[in-house]
Amino acid sequence: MVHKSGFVNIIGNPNVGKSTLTNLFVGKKLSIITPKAQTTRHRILGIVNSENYQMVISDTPGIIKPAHKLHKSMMDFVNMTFEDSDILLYMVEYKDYNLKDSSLLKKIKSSKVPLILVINKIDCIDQIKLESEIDYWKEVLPNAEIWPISAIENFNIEELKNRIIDILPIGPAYFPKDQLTDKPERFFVNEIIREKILINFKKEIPYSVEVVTESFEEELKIIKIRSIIMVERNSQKGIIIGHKGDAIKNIGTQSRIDMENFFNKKVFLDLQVKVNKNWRSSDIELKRFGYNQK
Ligand SMILES: Nc1nc2c(ncn2[C@@H]2O[C@H](COP(=O)(O)OP(=O)(O)OP(=O)(O)O)[C@@H](O)[C@H]2O)c(=O)[nH]1
Ligand SMILES: [Mg+2]
Repeated sequence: MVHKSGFVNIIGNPNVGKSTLTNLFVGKKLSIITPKAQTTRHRILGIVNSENYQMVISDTPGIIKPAHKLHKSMMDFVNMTFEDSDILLYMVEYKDYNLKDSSLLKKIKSSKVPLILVINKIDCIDQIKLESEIDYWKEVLPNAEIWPISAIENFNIEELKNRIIDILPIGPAYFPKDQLTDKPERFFVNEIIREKILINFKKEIPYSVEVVTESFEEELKIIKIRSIIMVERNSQKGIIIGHKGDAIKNIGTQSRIDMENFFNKKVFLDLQVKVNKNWRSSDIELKRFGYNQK
């Protein structure tokens, strides 16, 4: 029996739907999704296993011009994908012609591995617009296979997945066949809480927040979790807590429901807020939070 295996790395501008597609391929909500840009901050591997293949999907942060050390580390995750791709999947949406870091287009163009240009969100455009998009991309990336999809409407997803499996290189599995991701349980706890903060707060609050899970104790019938929401300033702490603690209570309830679905178990969640001044620019703190791994 021939066995296929490889890294399928998804890159693109912020908010194009990279995480939505990753979750569809994996069949579980590994990556958080919100309408805000810069939702994903890490490189998250989703491992799709079958008897004769293992497809490792890598979701990455959207491409941006770094404004501080956190951004720089996020872009390091994107750059790593150029080193270990077996298939490179560049995702765009309608009229998404310029990468936020234009130097990366050169790297994409000179990709040594099969390149797939995915045009997502085609539910938002008509056939004529789609055809002009396809013509544009054929011209810019003559080496790419072009795949229009709608992640939200599940259009062309199974077909794209089958095509990727078709062109995966022959080789042994990289990970044990029962493994779903490279990230530990606490990572998903942090991300679920961060998703609720992205959804419930405006402006700079979500971007100033990091979540750290200090304890994760799994018992027979319940998981007891204690997590800290880090903010950069005192005023932000007040906003997260809210009037009489209403806001943080709300975040806690929404997060707990998602965690119970994710872990398939009852969850007790203790949430606290702490100020950690300028963590986004501190090498030590970033390292502690799982960034700057190079
Ligand atoms: N209309 C439409 N919206 C979509 C589609 N796919 C994703 N979205 C929406 O686009 C937004 C961004 O989706 P994400 O999957 O978080 O995008 P991302 O590329 O991972 O974003 P970052 O992590 O911030 O770079 C969300 O509101 C999704 O619901 C689609 O096919 N059609
Ligand atoms: Mg994302």
